[in-house]
Amino acid sequence: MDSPLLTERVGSCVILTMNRSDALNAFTVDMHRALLDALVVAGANPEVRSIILTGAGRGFCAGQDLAEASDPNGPVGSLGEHLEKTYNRLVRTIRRLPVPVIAAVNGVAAGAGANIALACDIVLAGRSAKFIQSFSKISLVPDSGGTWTLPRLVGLQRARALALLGDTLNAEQAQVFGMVWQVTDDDALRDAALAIAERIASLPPEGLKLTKRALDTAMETTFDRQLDIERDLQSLAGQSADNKEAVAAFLEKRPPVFGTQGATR
Ligand code: LHQ
Repeated sequence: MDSPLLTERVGSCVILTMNRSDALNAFTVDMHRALLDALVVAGANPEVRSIILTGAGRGFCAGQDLAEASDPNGPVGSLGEHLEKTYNRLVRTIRRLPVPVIAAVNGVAAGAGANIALACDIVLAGRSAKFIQSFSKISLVPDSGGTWTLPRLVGLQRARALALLGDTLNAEQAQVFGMVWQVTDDDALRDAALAIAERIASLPPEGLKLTKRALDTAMETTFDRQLDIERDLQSLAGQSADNKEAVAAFLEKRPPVFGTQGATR
């Protein structure tokens, strides 16, 4: 049987490809395990500077594998427990990883598949990408953080309509809505994601890690509290070797040379 996840290393980037193309890469428990393990391993490797998440074939991910979920003898069982063990762990892991995760949405992203893409740090979409909050059609609630992420990305009115009606957004519409950073031709998507990975690799890692952390609290806190958070994170950033090297290189008019291991990774 094919592995449900393909792992590839390109320079300092790990490309993770969900690989159940016959079911548009819908999530089984096995695919969850493989993806979570791969993210944890990549996140713990100081030589890895970014992760690209994409799908094999014509889909990105069609959310939960509904055949597995509805099998009374299958591994899913209670949906709440299943979410806690799989999707919630997955999106928490993506948010807590010290390196940026780039979603390269190569086709349809439906249900949890859409919200996992939106949990990533930078979302690229090929022209054939589609984003569907398909939960309402099967009488479920948007999950994988969608009820938190979607209103923050697109505003509450659009989030309500998308979640309640389950309309399909194409790549350009998703970009206009603020869900996507860049739309590319389908055959240019991988190179566009790798180009971003290369830019990330040229930047000092410690500042990126702390910036990711700062932005994660930004949408749920007050202005005053966020200023406190910025102060604390800037204090850490200012002690980092990366910051000292970047400033020294600027003043000495030479290219910076960054280490890979941040002090607070
Ligand atoms: C699939 C799936 C799929 C299995 C396509 N499962 N086979 C969390 C906790 C626990 C339980 C429940 O859920 C959740 C979170 C969720 O993610 S809920 C949302 C689950 N996902 C959906 O409801 C989406 C279902 N899929 C679709 O609506 C369509 O397939 C989309 C709109 C994604 C794509 O449509 P098409 O491009 O027309 O493709 P297709 O429908 O022909 O699908 C291609 C094949 O993939 C087909 O198999 P077949 O053997 O006939 O070629 C589908 O059965 C299979 N597939 N999604 N989620």
